Amino acid sequence: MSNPIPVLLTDAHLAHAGLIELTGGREIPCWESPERAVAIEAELRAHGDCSFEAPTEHGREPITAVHDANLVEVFEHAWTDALAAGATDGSRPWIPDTYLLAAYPGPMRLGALPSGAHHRLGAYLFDTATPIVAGTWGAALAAVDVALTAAERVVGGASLAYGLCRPPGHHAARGMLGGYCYFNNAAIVAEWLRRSAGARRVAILDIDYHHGNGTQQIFWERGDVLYLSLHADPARAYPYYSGYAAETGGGDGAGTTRNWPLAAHTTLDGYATALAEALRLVVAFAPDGPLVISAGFDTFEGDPIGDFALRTPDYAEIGRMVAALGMPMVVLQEGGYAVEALGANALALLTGLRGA
Ligand code: SP5
Ligand code: ZN
Repeated sequence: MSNPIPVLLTDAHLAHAGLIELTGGREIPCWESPERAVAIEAELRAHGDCSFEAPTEHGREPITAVHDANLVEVFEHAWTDALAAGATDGSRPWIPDTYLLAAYPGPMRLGALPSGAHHRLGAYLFDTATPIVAGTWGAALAAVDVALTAAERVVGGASLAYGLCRPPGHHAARGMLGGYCYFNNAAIVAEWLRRSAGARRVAILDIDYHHGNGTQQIFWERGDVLYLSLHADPARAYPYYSGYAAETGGGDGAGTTRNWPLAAHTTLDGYATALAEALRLVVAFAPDGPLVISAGFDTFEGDPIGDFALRTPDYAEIGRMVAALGMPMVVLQEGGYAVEALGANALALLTGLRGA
């Protein structure tokens, strides 16, 4: 008999509903919806052996430890500035229309920045998938608190805690939002474990379908944080520009980033082979802090934006493989868009992680 799994969650995410995203030239409803977290919560409440706990506030310091302070400020004011400028009437999300690429200035020395934070936000986005509504900022802050409170449970002695983060985080880089992600919950936890919880080496295992470009960027030159990611080969899948096997870190972090780009229709067989390699690297790295797991269920066979073929019981097997490390674990929710299966998949992973 083990203790109930602490599940950290809050309703603050409900106020973040972006309404639309663009795909293939079409406006479609956001895949990243409030219903996702509602479905996971309902399943864990009905069938999980979990204790449900509210997060505590941790303020901005852990956020600015991994994110550009200017980005944080611009994000905070983007919605109110968009409203004040009449850029949205309040019923629609704010999605910037102009993006400041590194190629923009060329030889120019630009004179100023736009006055509205909603326009300045375009300097900090790499795609159009981070809609801003009235509740977005609060939800993003709350997701960080969920993640950090889950980490505190583990530091305090729980062998496993689950942060039901929404919005997700792993595409958010130091100075850049994208891919439904605003603050990088997993990176914030890893850095907090280093700075505030006495860990000297922290490993992050990212099992979302997509490469966690943000997490990789944040820790690229960090030899004290191991970033391991299994994901769809970026040659065919978002985020396209990172996640290739040749990316292994630089500077002090040379060798402490590793990627496993995987083929379409990957089943548990192929997945488990890559995972076993990643887990051997965790052991070799010998972390002294908890394992941080970026958990996405967009690897599910029924996911509308993924092309892997994992089934619900496979998540229990993945969980058992990771649990065999014998490490304490902070599990943070990332993607997964087959809403009807999310709860069962999350429950299967947590059950396996508990070693059952
Ligand atoms: C956290 C997370 O999982 N973010 C993923 C962001 C993905 N955004 C781009 C999606 C492109 C979808 N292409 C759909 C192809 C459907 N066949
Ligand atoms: Zn994903």
